[in-house]
Amino acid sequence: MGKFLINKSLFVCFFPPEHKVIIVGLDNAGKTTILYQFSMNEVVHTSPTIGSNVEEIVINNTRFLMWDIGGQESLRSSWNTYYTNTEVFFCKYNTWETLSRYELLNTDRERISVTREELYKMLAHEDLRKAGLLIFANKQDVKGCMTVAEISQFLKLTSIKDHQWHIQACCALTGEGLCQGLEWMMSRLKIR
Ligand SMILES: Nc1nc2c(ncn2[C@@H]2O[C@H](COP(=O)(O)OP(=O)(O)OP(=O)(O)O)[C@@H](O)[C@H]2O)c(=O)[nH]1
Ligand SMILES: [Mg+2]
Repeated sequence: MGKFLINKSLFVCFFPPEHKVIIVGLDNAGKTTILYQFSMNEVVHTSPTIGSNVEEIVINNTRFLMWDIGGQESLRSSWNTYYTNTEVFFCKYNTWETLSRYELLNTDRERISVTREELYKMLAHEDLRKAGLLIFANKQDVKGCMTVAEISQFLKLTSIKDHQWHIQACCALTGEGLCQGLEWMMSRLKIR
């Protein structure tokens, strides 16, 4: 038994457990920017993602495989092919965040509704039944962006009872708020 435990801890040391995380959200939300902030700690020049990017990140001897999935309309129907064994997913909503409140109320209602529809479609998917939801309210540096409270209200987050969720304000360009999001994810997965 003792021998088994030693071997097991050695095994975990060399092959730490891996958690799959997917980053989804509408195009231009900043998903790729945040992926590379996590993996390289720097801002990279991005172009719209066609398909996906994947990076492995190791924190506290735990490996995370992070999939960043392109958010353009034509790609959204394939998001569900990434859902299997996903433990946490990030949604990043930016469209209305980059608009002033006036514009939000007047010009982009349709796209805003799409983002909410996409969120609830994901939450209902069988493969994400046990997954946690971390919402990054990105682009908080943009003047007139929506607050976390406004986004929560719009997305009706308090009505989500069957998934653990957390919303985190962030700016992917400076990295502000990203660590706090990760901390929530790690506490959810009970990683210290
Ligand atoms: N001002 C500001 N710009 C940001 C922030 N995060 C990302 N951007 C910019 O937003 C644009 C889109 O970022 P991407 O990371 O490519 O967006 P994406 O969500 O991966 O988009 P798709 O791949 O098309 O789904 C880029 O010009 C980024 O530099 C942020 O926090 N603040
Ligand atoms: Mg991208």
